[in-house]
Amino acid sequence: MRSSVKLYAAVGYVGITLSGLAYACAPSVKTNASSGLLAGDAATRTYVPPGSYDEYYAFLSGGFSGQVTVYGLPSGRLFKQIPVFSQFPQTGYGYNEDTKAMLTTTFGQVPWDDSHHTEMSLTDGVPDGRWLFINGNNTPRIARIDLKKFETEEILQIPNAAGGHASPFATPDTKYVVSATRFSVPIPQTDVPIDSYKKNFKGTITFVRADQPGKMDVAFQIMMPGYDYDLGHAGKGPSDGWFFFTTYNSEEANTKLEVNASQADKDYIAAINYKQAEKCIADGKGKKFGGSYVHNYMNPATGIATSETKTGVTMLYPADCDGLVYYLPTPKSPHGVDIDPTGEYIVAGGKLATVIPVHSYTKMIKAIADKQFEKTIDGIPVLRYQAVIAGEVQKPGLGPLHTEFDGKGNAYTSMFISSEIVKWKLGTWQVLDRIPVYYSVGHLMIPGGDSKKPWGKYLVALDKITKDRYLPTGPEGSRSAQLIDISGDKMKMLLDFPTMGEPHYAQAVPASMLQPTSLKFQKLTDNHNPDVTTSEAAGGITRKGKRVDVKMIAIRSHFAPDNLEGIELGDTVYFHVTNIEQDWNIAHGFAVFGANTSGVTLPPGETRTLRWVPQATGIYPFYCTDFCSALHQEMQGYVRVSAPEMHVPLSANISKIAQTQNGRMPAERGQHGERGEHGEHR
Ligand SMILES: [Cu+2]
Repeated sequence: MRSSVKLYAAVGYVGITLSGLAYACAPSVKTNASSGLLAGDAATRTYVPPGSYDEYYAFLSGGFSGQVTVYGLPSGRLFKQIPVFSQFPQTGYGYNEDTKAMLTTTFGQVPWDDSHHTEMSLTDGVPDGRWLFINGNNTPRIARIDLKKFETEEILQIPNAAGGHASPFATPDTKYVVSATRFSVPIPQTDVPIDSYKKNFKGTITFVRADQPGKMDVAFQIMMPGYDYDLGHAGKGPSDGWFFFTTYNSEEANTKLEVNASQADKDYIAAINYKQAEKCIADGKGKKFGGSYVHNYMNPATGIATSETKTGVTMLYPADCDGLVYYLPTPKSPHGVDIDPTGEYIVAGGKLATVIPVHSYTKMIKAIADKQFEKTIDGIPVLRYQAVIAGEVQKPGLGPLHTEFDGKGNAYTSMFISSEIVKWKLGTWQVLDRIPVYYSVGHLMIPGGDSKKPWGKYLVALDKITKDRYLPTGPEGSRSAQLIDISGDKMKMLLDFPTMGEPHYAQAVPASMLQPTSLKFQKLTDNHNPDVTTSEAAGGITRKGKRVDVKMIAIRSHFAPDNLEGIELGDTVYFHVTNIEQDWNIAHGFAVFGANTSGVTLPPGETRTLRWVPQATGIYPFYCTDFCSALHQEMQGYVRVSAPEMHVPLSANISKIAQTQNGRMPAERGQHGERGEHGEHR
């Protein structure tokens, strides 16, 4: 077991050999002994018997996979990957004609990002299960996932920013989600020497209107000093109307930040009064500012994404809007900023700090009224540390990063360097318990633990560097999360489960919030895709110049039409395939031989379009890629590609067998019907 005591002695090395320290404190023995829990108890607590459901849905960011992954808790079972910023061959997301536009930016198609923080939509400060937001850190974007379908429905690019790290944290009513610059750059972008950083580089904080599906948009931006903005959280309760962001590199260094951005004793938490921002804009104090960005929206009625490029934002300068921004001095290179469920305490995690500083919202308001300012930076008053600090948690461990709350007056902080979760009491700042985690922990998550009403039963530790927890898989091992029971006085380690990418933040809600409303299938009558085919008779093939459109249906266990002729070399073919099944979970797939894109997955009742440019004459099979019935293997057809001079007439044949089937075969009906009913009756 790791010894935190030994680590305190190593504090002198902090900032020089962070990763070295992390490695130095690797445990050598893997048992449950350290958690005081017998392995059998943990197995019982996390075992979800076959046919039973998990208590919680957990949504983990997929890090550099650009996706979100969905797990069950307490089992740790992986249910789904939701593609967001990355093309996903499993479903065709970002490849097929319907979803390609979701990945459009002002830089063109950007079919990847580094997805960081998941954020659930909120009603009155409590997660409500409508949507999940996640940010793209590399090409700043915010995505909205619809949690009825578990699909990405909307992506908004953030202009005048380079790197969107402090994102997409939501206000208690989800009116806004935010995005703050990780990397300051010249705004607007311009070609200047990099060592003119202090003169030319700026940061922005963006408030995005987020409560109207399909209409996410930049509401306003705030021009900030050229620091790195790291994380954020909205106030709640009494502090509703405020937003808090951590900064590092208040030194405004532009080289070797590892050393040069760690000079100052304190950096800042930026406290932003966004109600004041709204007032200043209403009073005409916002300035018109340039900046192009793209809004992508997947229309749920058509299942087709569109992109719109927008130009110009409203920019607020703190010097023009009194009371908009204050800086709270915070030691030392703070990372996380977390607001407790009462909305009074603003907890910072300092990567290099030796204490956990906690600011008081009440004291902050008083300090502002009393003008307890130590200086002003670009029109932003800096409040005196002693005037705003509520308390410091002493000797919490090393490298406090993030804090979540159980709703019973306790806080839980992840310690990156000393590799542990530390439980402490709000108000007394007393450390109550600590539990080692494996290996270096980053974010942690309690379901609802960043909200007004946490479900304080479990805690998930999201490990940054995992080693030796699973069977080796070559030079890069599996990432991991750990599930910890926080229902009693002492924390208990229950489970390890592997994760995708490097997971950053996560969100979780009780299964009962999402399970009853989870969409079973798209009703064909609600499918307003212009290329929908609702019956076998309605399918067909048409030509317009060199473009050929094929409308097809998929149903167990055939496509109709299933033989296509008259396609010529030089044509571009669009296969519009509709899965006309009206049963839960009866998906089909479609792929054609030699296509240089992914296949498509066809959820029941939906239409997907695959673009195909044949490269040579001949016969090309297509088939169903998603195992759908006993006769799935027979679910196939052919495309004939001819030389133009052959003048083969355009035709789309429906085989005689398919014509007589009139939908699904009786034998298969039973098989799949049971599957659907099983789920529906539970
Ligand atoms: Cu099939």
